[in-house]
Amino acid sequence: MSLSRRKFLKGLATTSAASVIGPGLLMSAAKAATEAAGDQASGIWKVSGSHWGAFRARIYNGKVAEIKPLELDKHPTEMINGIKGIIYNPSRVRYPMVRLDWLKKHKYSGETRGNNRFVRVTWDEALDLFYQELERVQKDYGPWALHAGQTGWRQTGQFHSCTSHMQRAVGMHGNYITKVGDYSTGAGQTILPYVLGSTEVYAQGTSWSEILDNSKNIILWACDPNKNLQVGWNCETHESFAYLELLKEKVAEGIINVVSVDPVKNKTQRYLANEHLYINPQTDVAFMLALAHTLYKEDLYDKNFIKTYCLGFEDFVPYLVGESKDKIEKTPEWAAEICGISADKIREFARMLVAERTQLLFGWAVQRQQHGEQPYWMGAVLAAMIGQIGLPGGGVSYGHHYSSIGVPSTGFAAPGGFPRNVDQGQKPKWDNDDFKGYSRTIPVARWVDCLLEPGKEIRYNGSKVKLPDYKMMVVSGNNPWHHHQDRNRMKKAFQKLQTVVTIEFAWTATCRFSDIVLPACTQFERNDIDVYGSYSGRGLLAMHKLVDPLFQSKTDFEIFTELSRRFGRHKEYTRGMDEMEWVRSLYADCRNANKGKFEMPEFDVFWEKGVLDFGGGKPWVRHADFREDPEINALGTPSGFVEIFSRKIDRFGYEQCQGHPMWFEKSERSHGGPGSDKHPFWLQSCHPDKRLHSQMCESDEFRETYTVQGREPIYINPADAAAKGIKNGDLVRVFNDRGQLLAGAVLSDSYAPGVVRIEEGAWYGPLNEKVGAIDTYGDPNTLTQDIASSELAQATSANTCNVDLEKFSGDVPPVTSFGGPLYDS
Ligand SMILES: Nc1nc2c(c(=O)[nH]1)N[C@H]1C(S)=C(S)[C@@H](COP(=O)(O)OP(=O)(O)OC[C@H]3O[C@@H](n4cnc5c(=O)[nH]c(N)nc54)[C@H](O)[C@@H]3O)O[C@H]1N2
Ligand SMILES: Nc1nc2c(c(=O)[nH]1)N[C@H]1C(S)=C(S)[C@@H](COP(=O)(O)OP(=O)(O)OC[C@H]3O[C@@H](n4cnc5c(=O)[nH]c(N)nc54)[C@H](O)[C@@H]3O)O[C@H]1N2
Ligand SMILES: [Mo]
Repeated sequence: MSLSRRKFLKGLATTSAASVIGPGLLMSAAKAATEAAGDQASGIWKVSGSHWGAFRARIYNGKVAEIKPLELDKHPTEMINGIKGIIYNPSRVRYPMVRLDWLKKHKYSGETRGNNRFVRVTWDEALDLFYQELERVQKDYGPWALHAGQTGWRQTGQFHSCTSHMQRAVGMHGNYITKVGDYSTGAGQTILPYVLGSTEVYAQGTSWSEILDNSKNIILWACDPNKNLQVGWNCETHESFAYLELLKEKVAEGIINVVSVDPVKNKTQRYLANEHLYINPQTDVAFMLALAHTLYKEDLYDKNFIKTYCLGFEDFVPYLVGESKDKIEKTPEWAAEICGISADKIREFARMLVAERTQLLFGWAVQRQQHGEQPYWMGAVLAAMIGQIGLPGGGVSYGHHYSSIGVPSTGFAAPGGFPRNVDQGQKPKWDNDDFKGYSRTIPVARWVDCLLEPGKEIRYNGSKVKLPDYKMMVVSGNNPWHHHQDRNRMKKAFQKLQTVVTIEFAWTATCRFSDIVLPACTQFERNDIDVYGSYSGRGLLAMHKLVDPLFQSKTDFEIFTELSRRFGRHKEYTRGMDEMEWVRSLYADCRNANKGKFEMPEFDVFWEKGVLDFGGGKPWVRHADFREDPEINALGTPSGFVEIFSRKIDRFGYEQCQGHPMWFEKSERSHGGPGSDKHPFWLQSCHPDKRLHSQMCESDEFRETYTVQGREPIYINPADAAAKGIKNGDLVRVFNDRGQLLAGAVLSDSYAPGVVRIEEGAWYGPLNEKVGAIDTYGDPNTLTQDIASSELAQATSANTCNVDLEKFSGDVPPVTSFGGPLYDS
């Protein structure tokens, strides 16, 4: 054992410096840092961009001294203040690292994976090991034994998009298994093509101006744009916030009636000061069925719309009135018991929906639950019965909280990216397509099942998937030990893996559970080009390298050039171009594509200026063309109509997703639902207000602005807290049969009794690698369930989760999440 106890403790102390030292000392550290940063006038300013928006950074003495939003961004997010901390923090991956036991024992030693004990190696040693492992797996097993398919929120930049670099290089070596769908909208994107003919979730939506001019009612259904529009998939412009400001005025003047259907008074509701309709968690479908029942019984629904534009209403009505399936009539009285909204209120709400122009705006959390397909399908049915699909300010949207959907598209070409795949006509070094009967593509959230139940056949979206028995995993640009559910189940699964390679700049829990960790640099340490405005296509952004790569980190491009050199493919990988040649060529292609439509300047002019603004786009109404002519502009559904009943889904013969939307009880539900006697609280793990998932959690000073005793906050209703003897600022142990964590109590009336929130992305900090060890920081996925939405989408069900809590007593363990590995150097 080469690690002494002293060193181990030393490691722990640095990992939790922020929480141990306390704010006083941090303050003086911050002051010292400011002095080292010089004043406003010193240094040079550079333009760059990020998920959090475009900015100017002042570089002084070779360091980023200051960051301020670009003038074009009229509604910058506070998270701009966390960016500096992504570059400079104790959790940076500094050197290539290899897990001690894996290296010493050469038997993969899965049982100690996660103990965070690493040794430093040279770049050559690390890349040789990586390459040898790829060789061994392709030779001894085959492509089915390598999983390199997980993706996620890689930092922005069209060229450096890191997962593409990894997949292209690894793909030049051999084939591997990959995934379909995503954690964001797994259930929604699978069900909606059957119902409305496209994923809807990733489609441009009706322009905000059309909504503001025409809607009388806006229903924010599980939808929190003020929180979630702070970040974008590409560099975010924050243009939507101007419309939210106008909406706030219209709400105040009584011109538009906004209702938030949500178990929580969320950030948007507090901002708009609009009506809040509290609903019991996970019960939206029961509520919607009762709304539909009211519209049907009171003859208020749009028969003409149903007749002209929809299919299968008559197959759905028997279920609604209690003549088929469960034989229960979906009356408001029936629903009230489940959803906690009174029968009178349900009737009143139903009448309101049809009285005037009503826009339904759904968020995504409501489909990130068991049977998550149903609320979206039922939402479409409700919209069809209201009959306003395709009208300005009417109908249904599933994306207005995301990446500025609803800001009109300019329609100009955007720069492309680095190719994810091997070039056409090229074969991988190991040209082997034999997956031994295993599926080559697996539903994204089922990758842990593969390890625990290899060879199992599952049903998925009309087909069968045989879970591959993979042995090796390569991770880049995503953080599985944040994004997946049920940490203790993951621990068991990871013991079975032979080799895990992670390419990262932050020492996340995924690094802790890896064997080889390669230090990438951040986006702030490389040059790139980005789309400015993911859906609006507002323009182009130059991402100037701010500082040189820190420590021994390299760009992903360099890392994979060096990997592919090991099997003689580096020239094909790079196409003989370096970083700036790639950036220039992506710009040149984009410039060509826009010729005659928009004259883009020479590259150097653009690069110097930092931003190219295409201006605004034209307002637009989703599904207006379909409404105008449903024959010519048919939807992409099998029939071309809105499918209230889907013959295709019906024929799949699934239990948990049948021919029309239905109410299904959940495996866990609070407020009297299953499991609530033992674990009475519903844990929602919403997207963080001050992070992008796990990104920026490492930003120490910024994290200190929201942590409680150095831990992630848990938001609790004051009455619930009082009943448990918990006060604001207390440490709380949150637990269920799957796991336990420590979090810091924040009492708030915005949370209803029985509802608690811990935001996703909190860095997992297990006390040790053992199954069941307490999480010292507060990652909600320590507690969530790893079950599929249904046989249709096989999507994550993170929001189907009950927990209990108590005031923590006993010795307080230090936070182990931050500060990197424990190592001998
Ligand atoms: N309980 C619960 N779990 C959830 C959710 C939930 O609502 N509740 N939401 C789910 C959703 S919708 C999503 S999208 C996922 C998000 O899951 P992920 O996309 O996995 O989350 P991120 O934290 O963004 O992880 C990105 C990682 O890539 C690294 N990275 C970024 N840029 C680069 C780069 O250029 N090079 C390299 N090498 N690495 C880079 C970052 O440091 C970070 O660790 O989480 C899912 N998990
Ligand atoms: N600041 C910030 N913004 C982000 C992200 C981030 O990490 N940080 N991530 C981005 C990504 S990848 C995604 S996928 C989107 C996620 O977008 P969403 O999934 O829509 O966001 P959430 O914040 O999880 O939840 C939105 C609302 O749903 C409510 N809700 C949850 N369960 C239920 C329910 O059963 N019924 C009802 N009626 N309401 C419910 C919550 O209380 C919350 O107010 O956000 C994007 N935007
Ligand atoms: Mo997402």
